[in-house]
Amino acid sequence: MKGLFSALLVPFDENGQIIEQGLRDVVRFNIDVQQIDGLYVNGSSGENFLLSTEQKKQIFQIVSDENKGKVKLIAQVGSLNLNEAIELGKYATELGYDSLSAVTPFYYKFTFQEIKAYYETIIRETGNDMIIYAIPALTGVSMSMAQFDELFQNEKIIGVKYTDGNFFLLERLRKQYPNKLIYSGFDEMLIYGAISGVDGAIGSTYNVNGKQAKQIWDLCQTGKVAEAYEVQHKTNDLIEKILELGLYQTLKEILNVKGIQAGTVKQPMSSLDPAKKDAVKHLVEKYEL
Ligand code: NGF
Repeated sequence: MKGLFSALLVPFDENGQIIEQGLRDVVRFNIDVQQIDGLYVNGSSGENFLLSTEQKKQIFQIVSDENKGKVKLIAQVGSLNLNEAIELGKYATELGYDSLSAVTPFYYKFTFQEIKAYYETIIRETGNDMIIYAIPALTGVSMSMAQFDELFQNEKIIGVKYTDGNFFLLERLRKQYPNKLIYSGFDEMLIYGAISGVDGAIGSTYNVNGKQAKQIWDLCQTGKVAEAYEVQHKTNDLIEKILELGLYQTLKEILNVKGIQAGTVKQPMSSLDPAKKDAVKHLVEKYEL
């Protein structure tokens, strides 16, 4: 379960339907070309929170079928509807997903005890392992060290996808829990996660730039931090442009340029402005994606 995981992009058509062949091709591209170690399915990058339960299941099924056991699979099943999270968790577990993950419940101001009970319920009902998905910038849920301590007492909570810039907390977690899996969530901060001793990273840009991310990762593992920094600088030039043009729209357009039918984003997100297509093509050439 260590290494780099792509937070899988999902191709949608103009009506918000999943493009099955496109999704299969994105999976293959991640495995065969980007050579990632695993896939994080139905996360933010999969536009999960815009999908119906049936669509989420369809994605879990197609990805598992196309993967054919090649790389590790993590199923993000978190939902404000706990019944849905359980249903998805059971489904992904039956399909053989290596672990579940669930975003901290958001929108309502849940107490920590409610958040803890949410995780315990999904674990109890599915029997699978759980990776907490902590992304305070989007959920508004920032957990303290004491709260992580409480959650990590549960053996089935095997780790955290840590999409946060709080490196003090990351260092505390790493020191206290050498045996829990910590995945760095922000691609533009991969180097900091890697030198902090995380077990891996999960990110959206690895769908198109996994090979460079792997270089950063490998250089850090062998202590070549200055060299890793050079690659991170180049990577961040690219990420900066992607964020300017529109994150998921641009990542999908990069795949489209590469000949993969990555479709568009699901409404209410808006499709890439056609005037930006040339800029995306330029990125593919400049960064040799
Ligand atoms: O897309 C976001 C939203 N974060 C991802 C990742 O942490 C979560 C990150 O890769 C994710 O992709 C998922 O759950 O599917 C960023 O896209 C990247 O660092 C660019 O900012 O914050």
